[in-house]
Amino acid sequence: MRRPLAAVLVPVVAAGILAVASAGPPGPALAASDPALALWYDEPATDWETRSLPIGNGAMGASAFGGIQSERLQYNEKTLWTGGPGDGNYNNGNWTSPRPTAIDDVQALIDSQQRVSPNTVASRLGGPRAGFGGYQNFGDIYLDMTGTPASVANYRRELDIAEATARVSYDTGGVTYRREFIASHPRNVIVTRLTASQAGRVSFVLRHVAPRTGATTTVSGDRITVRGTLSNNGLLYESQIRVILDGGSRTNSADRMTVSGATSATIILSAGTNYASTYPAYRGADPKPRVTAAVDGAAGQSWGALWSQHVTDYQALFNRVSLNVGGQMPNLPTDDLRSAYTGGASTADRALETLFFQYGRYLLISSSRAGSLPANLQGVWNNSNSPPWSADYHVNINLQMNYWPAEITNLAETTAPLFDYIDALRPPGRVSAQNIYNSPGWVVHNETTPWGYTGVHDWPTSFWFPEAGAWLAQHLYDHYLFTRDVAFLRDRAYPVMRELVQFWVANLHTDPRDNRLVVSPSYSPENGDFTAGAAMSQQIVWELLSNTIQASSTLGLDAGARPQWQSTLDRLDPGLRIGSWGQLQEWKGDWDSPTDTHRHVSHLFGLHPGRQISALTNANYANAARVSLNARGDGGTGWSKAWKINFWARLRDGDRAHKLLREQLTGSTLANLWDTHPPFQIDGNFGATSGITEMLLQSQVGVVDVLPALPSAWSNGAVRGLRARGNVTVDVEWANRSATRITLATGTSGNLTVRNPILATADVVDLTTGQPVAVTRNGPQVTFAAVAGRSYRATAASTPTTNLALNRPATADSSCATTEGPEKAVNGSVSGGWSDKWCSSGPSKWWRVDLGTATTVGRFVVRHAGAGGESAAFNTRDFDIQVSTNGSTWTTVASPRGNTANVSTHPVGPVSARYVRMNVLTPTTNAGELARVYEFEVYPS
Ligand code: FUC
Repeated sequence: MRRPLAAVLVPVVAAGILAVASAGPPGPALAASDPALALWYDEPATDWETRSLPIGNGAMGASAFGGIQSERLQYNEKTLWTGGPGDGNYNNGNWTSPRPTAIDDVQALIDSQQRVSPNTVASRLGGPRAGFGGYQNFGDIYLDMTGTPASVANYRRELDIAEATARVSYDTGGVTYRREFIASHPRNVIVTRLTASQAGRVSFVLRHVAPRTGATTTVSGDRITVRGTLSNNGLLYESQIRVILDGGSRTNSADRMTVSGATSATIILSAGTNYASTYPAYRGADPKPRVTAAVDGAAGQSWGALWSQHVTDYQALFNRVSLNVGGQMPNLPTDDLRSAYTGGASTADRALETLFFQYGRYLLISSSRAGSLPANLQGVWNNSNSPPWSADYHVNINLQMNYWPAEITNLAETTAPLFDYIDALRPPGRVSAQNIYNSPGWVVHNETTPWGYTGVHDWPTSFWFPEAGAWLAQHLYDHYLFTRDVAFLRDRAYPVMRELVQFWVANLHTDPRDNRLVVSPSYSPENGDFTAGAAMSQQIVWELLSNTIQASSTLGLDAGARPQWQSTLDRLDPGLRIGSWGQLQEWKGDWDSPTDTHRHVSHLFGLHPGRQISALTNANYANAARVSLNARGDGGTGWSKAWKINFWARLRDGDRAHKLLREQLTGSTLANLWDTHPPFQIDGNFGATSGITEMLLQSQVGVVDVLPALPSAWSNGAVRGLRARGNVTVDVEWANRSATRITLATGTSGNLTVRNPILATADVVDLTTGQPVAVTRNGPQVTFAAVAGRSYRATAASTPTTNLALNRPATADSSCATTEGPEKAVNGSVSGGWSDKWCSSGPSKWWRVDLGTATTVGRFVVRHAGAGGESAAFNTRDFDIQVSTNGSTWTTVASPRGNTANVSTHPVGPVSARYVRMNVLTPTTNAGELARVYEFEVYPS
């Protein structure tokens, strides 16, 4: 259970400020605020990619290594990019000389030959990849710890994702040392806090290492300034570090600061560049005033104030969703937890799955906040000046995948940088549309940069993907569907969509095979030949036209243009064809190979993230998608596996979706739980978080579909705070794979259709009135008129009645005379039970039952002597109910005190338990007799 923030702040802030000032023995070992929401390790990181722990505030990111003798904090700022204006004759990837017939020629070639090789098309339509650039490492801060030995005791390094705080602690020389790291979004700083359990023990040398020549480092007072321009493009950059000490002394030299004998140190970092997202120059103001204001503003605050402001800001987003799938976090370092993972069977496995789900949300909040660029291929974290794929914005799936969890996991605010970025692509995208297609509208191709690289390059299998803009626009329309924010639809989404429709209306090609409108040249990402009308091309354009027509009618705009858009949609080849082996065709021709295991499964766009293919509305296409997906197999790179979790969830196959999650955790996840393509690529983290959510809730076809793909590994659980289209927030509890309670909070009035088997009979109760609302039932679906601001609840007709303890092996403390055996308490009868008599002295007495396997438990019922017809004076009093997964470590989950009713019920958790124990502390009021339990029952909920 997560503690409420108010309860967290007081002791932790107090510890930060006060406890360090008094000398004393080493403090207690570091412990995360919620062990279920922490990654931790018992050794420092030696490798950035696989082991460092990321923090971020959207614009900036950092990775802490936790070295004992030397801490390394590698940091980034999203706009530090080479390429673009200033890099040679940059021209956004556009053609440098006119090719007036080039596209028509390629279309004619495809019309006559059907399939044309990527090399041929690239030679005609491609161009050099000039000035593309790449995301850069900003720098490293090293803290060389004076006098620290190479090995220390009680070392622990953790990333607490409940509080978005990384920590390191260890003991040496009778002192406990602590480091904490946060990336504050409200203050745009990264803060490192060093403390020790004895006053005056914080001593270190701070040095900044710039990963490039030409940076000037100035040390003045408590400030280090690093400033320079990138030699590649002249981009001006600056970072500043201020070191605020409590006691001790500071000595400056040319490039470092030496701190001796401080009681605490707070190191504040901010960074920026003169990048601006405006075409064509992409330059704005000198970053110095902003960086100075950020570090000085933060330096004026206490660590406690900075930390609590940061945690409040973070938790306002993070705490909206909780998930429980019957996990119980063992006391195991996260790398060992991951390598011990066997696929969901154990409570530890399910604890890792839950952590992985929430880690995706943590990473999105940390790498995508308003006011900066969107999360790139590595989020915001990058230790290299030539990162894989430039750590760019690939828009043939990867950038989109980054944002799949945003709406559904209740983090809609994280889309702000994506939407700003889409807006920024339009001015250069218009120029590319003119330059390459001689067309209105705007376009962007396969991958792009902060510099509006909307044209092409010449890598044959990845240079051509003009559908990218329409795919990005799906996120804008979805934002409206999830929020019902009509002003957003009118002012932000619709103008972008409308301009993309103009592009496609001008560029669709009439297919001589059947007179339908197709995309040509069309290329199914990064697979096969160029053709006309590949499935993904058609499905994306179908989605754009359908959404734009809907939006124009919602807004009452463009009524004059709508008939033309509608007739274009009517003539559009929808990209849905079932081929000779029952597969959904990837191309308009039936060319799919049943042995093709390519990582892209582009032809299933309509299944996910699209909505054209649905197990609910067109089972024939869903079946064909299943055939294709089975042929593709469960392998692939990290993001590919993540996509497949989403696909199988949409096919309503929870066990197969869960199998893909297992593939991802075992085959594509690093020790720090970053996804690996390989190498590290963050889209797989985001895709997996999305996929887990899609197993629990879907809404893409106008139905709030509750628990559509629950795997058998998650037979008991609860989720709170997921979002469905229609401005609905959904909480669900379930037991034995069946929903027990569904709660829907609606933000917008209107008809709401909800689906789950319990809705075939259950009432839908308006929680404001306490009365059932009128519903129209259609099998497992109900439709009712929801009112904005109200909540509605359906409860399963009966909660499960299986007593999980019935006739299971039971044992008891045997140090006192036992008149009736422990098994009597689980024999299903209250005539007689376990009793532990004539033992008035001595410590507590226990009784326990073995449920046989780790089981999710939600309620205990104890039938006491009174329930068996005896005097209530024999009722057991003052006992703890404890659970355990291993029979040796016990967690108390209920502590009834005082006299107990004849039948006492104790709802808990839900918690995971294999063993359940009663620990009786006090004799019954019938002196001398410790305990009598006539029946002890265990229920899932
Ligand atoms: C797409 C994928 C690659 C890689 C790259 C960044 O083009 O095909 O596998 O993920 O993006």
